[in-house]
Amino acid sequence: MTQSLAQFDPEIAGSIACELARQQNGLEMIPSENFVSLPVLQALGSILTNKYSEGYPGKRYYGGNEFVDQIENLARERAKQLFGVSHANVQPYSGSPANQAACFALLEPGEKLMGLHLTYGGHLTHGWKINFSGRYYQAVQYVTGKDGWLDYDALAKQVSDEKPRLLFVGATAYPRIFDWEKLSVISKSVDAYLVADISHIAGLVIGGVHPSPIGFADVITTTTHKTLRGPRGAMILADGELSEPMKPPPEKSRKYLPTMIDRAVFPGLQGGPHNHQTAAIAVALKEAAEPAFKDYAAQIVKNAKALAERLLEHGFTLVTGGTDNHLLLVDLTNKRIGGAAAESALDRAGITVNKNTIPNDSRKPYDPSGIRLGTPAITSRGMKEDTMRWIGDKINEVITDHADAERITRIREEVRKFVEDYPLYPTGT
Ligand code: DSN
Repeated sequence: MTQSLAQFDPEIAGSIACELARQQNGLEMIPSENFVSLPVLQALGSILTNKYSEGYPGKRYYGGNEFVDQIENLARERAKQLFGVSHANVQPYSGSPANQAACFALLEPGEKLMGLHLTYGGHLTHGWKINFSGRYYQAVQYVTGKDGWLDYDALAKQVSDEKPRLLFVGATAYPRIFDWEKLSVISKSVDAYLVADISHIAGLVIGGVHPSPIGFADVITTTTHKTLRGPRGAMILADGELSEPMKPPPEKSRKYLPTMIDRAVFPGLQGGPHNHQTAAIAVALKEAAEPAFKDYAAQIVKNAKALAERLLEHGFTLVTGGTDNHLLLVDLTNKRIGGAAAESALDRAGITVNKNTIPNDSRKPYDPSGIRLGTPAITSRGMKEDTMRWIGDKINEVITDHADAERITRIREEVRKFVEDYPLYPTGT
């Protein structure tokens, strides 16, 4: 118990050190990634991982949970205050389990749900055919228009025809704002539960640069590690009454959504919560409540818009023509390079992105026509609009000269030098 990681397991310690250097020496532009603070890292790497605490604060199936209860209560209270809801469950291990719990709480097996098609920017858990959501429920998928914009009239018609019990709204590759009021009217027209999956945009919602679904959606699910800049994890938020913890609610209805959600998470789907993760979520929520977080969220969007402008000047095609949030979906069709080759060339230049399908893509998901770019992580490093123009130039150079290995190596060196001005973590973190 006294040896350090480096002493006991130099292979793993070595790989972690290399990954730190990779993060430090490159430009991290995957829109769902971010860099957590040292306080968040410390909570996540703490002795809380040693403790079992199945149940909820005040009603556990294990002794010794006095301090874990304090931590989970703090995390729940901070989430409730920050988002303005009456109930928060902070135990889902990550986004997919959170969406699974939302389905488990709201639907009976075989009932109908609707969600945005994966290849149009949706998520696996919103009804994809081989995911639990497509196998245990009757899943209907909706798509964006060919221009990439969500077509609210078409969605209203499809919802009216299909009459789902649950409507998922949320995306992994949608560069525009969601109109929650319209979506609420659409879901209410057939008495469907509206589940807003704000995993990508939670930090923007808190920062006031994306409209909040609170008051419009019945249930809100979110991961905690994207724009919210916490550890990997998730939360489920809802308004309503919490009847006795873990016992069935007096009735299954909107009034008792908190009870339905808590029962779905535990004992419905999960065992012991990951207390180290809960503590790190609590710390991240404290950070997100600080005034500086609003500036951060606003800067993410300013940066995405500046990057979009520069890429458009270089002749890139952006799905929907630009962005209102933290991400850009680039259609590479006119650049004579596929998404996989672009991802690989950018990776070699120290710019980490991911290949992505575009609406109505003629290519396959493993080598689609697009790439997805995001600004949350580079904004956490303090980069501003002028930097985005420089990055846009480098992306253009890599895509144009992707077959020229020497050129890519030279750009790699330029990127390495460039990021030296934006230090990330102290060595040895
Ligand atoms: N993996 C997430 C993303 O990259 O958007 C979605 O789950």
